Amino acid sequence: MQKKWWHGKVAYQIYPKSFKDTNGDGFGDLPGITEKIPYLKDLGIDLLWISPIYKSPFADQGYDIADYQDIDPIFGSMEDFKKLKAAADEAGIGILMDLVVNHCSDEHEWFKKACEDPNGKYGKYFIIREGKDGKEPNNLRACFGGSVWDKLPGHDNLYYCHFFHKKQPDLNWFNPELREEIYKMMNWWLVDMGIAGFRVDAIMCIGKDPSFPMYEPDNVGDGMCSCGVMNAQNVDVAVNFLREMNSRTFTPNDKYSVGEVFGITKENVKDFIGDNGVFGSIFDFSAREALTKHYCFYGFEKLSVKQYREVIFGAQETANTTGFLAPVIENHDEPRGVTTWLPLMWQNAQGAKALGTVNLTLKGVPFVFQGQELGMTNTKFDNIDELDDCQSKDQYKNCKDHGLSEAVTMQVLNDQARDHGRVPMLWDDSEYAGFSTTTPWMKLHQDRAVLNVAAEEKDPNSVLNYYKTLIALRKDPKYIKTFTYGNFVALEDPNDHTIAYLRQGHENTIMVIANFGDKAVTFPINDESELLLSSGTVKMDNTLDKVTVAEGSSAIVLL
Ligand code: TEU
Ligand code: CA
Repeated sequence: MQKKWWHGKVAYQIYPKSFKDTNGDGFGDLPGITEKIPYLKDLGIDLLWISPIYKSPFADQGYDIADYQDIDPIFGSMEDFKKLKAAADEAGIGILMDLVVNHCSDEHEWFKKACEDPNGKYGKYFIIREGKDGKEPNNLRACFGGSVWDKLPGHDNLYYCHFFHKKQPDLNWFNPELREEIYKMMNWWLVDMGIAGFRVDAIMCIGKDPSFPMYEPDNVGDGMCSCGVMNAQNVDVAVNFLREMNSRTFTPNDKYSVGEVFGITKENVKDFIGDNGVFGSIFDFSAREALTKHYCFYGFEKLSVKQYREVIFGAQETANTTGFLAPVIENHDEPRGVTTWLPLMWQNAQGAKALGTVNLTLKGVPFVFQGQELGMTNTKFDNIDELDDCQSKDQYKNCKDHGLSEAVTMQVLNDQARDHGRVPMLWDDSEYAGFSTTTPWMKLHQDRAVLNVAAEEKDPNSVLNYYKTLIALRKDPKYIKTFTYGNFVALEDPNDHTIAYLRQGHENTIMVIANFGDKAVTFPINDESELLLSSGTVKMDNTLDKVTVAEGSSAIVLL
């Protein structure tokens, strides 16, 4: 595998609306991120993915872009972006912007012109079809509910396609002129603005079948079929476009990319990562895919630790010698990892440290989501009005349509809502958690009195200080090659609740053990083995050649 500058880096994701507010409007902004660059540097972060900050009507919280080359005033100005970039450069942190090009906003000038002249240049930037017998062109369901088709404003029998919200019209990737516009915009950010790369949003959705056939309705019972089925059947179409994108943008400029892709298999992984891959890395969504097998949130079934271990090990083995995953436990689209992936008894600071040990030592470019380093768990939402996300509103309706009570519906949303990744970052125990000087746009976490940066910086045993030590270990010159390139080798799970593996490098072998069970486990070591880092209770017994990892504990051992 060719060596790349991003190998060995540790990344962090910021959801800008909820990171730090500096002008007292209750929304996070760019000067707030700039102010916190020293915090990120101290944490040991090398790459910083910022969710969309472009001009947007915020129908899907910024993932509906009205101008790809301008900053939305709620975040600040392009000047503020340049100041942030300068501060990040100074700190040695590369900025990754969010590339959202499966769709734009219906308030983008391209779409406005398409509505004026559906057969003109800009009409061809979108997917516009005539209705069939007065109905939608086909029966695909959008990710946020309803048909993927809505009437083109001003045209009674013309429909436009949107795989997400109706205010997010899909772009027509089959049009080379549109693709050229996208590459030009990308290179402006990559070369002229000098960002380190992009996180590439929802990109499997560009794999479409332009004939838009009818599909076999799925098990939701509304006569529709998830639009993801079309994408799963047209992965090669997406890969073709992405090869062109990569050759025009990332590769010639030696820039990093991390793809938000689903449906990776042993057969197609080499198209996405590695020497011939279209991306520098792809997020490991194996656990997310195992959880979200159903369109409706109420159909999700929590994974056991055994199942969680199986899917993330499967992903590691799929990618192992080909290329780099980006291991994650959570992001802005998901509930918190500690709550979602761990048994109730470890949904706390101790479990957060052990789960962080796994996230940061699997093979790949690890991403930490804002607040994860504090041991963030799910926020307690009492009613639907405390939730903002368009997907949450759709899923609330799904639960009610399915006959679920308000109490059960709110439990389902408390378990699955994307809003958990959008609550304000917790900086201290002041009234608005040091996030703002006014009531924030989203509810503050119920444990913010102790779950905050200021409190945890003072506590040597905090999750935050554990993450700092863990990231420093991962980047320690003695071990960075093993953590970066060392082969992943799964170890047996002695109690159906332990995630244990080796990272086998040329210079050394490191064993990682995370025990999410209710009793201790032991693993063999040798008389020179050294405990590099542990969380909870771990006992090395070199004379008896064994390490004992207590329940809720983790160990990183140099064998
Ligand atoms: O998400 C793409 C995607 O697949 C989502 O439908 C995701 O599976 C779902 O939100 C999980 O419940 C990206 C962005 O991360 C998301 O925030 C946007 O809403 C979406 O694309 C549209 O841009
Ligand atoms: Ca603000």
